[in-house]
Amino acid sequence: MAIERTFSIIKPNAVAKNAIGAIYSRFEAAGFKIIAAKMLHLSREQAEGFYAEHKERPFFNDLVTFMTSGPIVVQVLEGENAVLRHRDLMGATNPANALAGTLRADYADSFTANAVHGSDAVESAAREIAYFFADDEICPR
Ligand code: IDP
Repeated sequence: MAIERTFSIIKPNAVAKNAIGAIYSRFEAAGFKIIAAKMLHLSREQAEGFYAEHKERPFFNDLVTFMTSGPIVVQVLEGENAVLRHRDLMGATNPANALAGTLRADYADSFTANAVHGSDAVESAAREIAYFFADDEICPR
């Protein structure tokens, strides 16, 4: 199985409920290495750019408003089959459908405020990692 990198966001609602450490523990317990990390407060321009593929969707404005409502923590996770395994750890996008024990089941507050983001493919992971991290901010080990 391939070693992959995926991009993760701990969204503003999960940061606000002091769940950064708990979520990092879940990443590490699941066997991911956190190889880059930082906290930031997105501008509207940054959030709109990150979610550009959704700009025609009815939830886009609410999503951008939510993602700029407070600080987020972004990280790069590395591990075997990381993209899919991280999606499984997060649970379904709509937390009403998230399986028990997933991050969204435990930390989401709504469809929009669903606690975490994770890349959906190796290609989008590479693009999303590059959106937030310079090469010298990534520390594989
Ligand atoms: P993902 O985050 O699981 O990859 P996407 O379809 O890429 O899901 O949607 C991006 C984000 O937009 C979701 O995580 C969620 O916060 C929000 N979102 C997606 N669909 C809806 C919706 O139907 N209503 C409200 N928010 C949504």
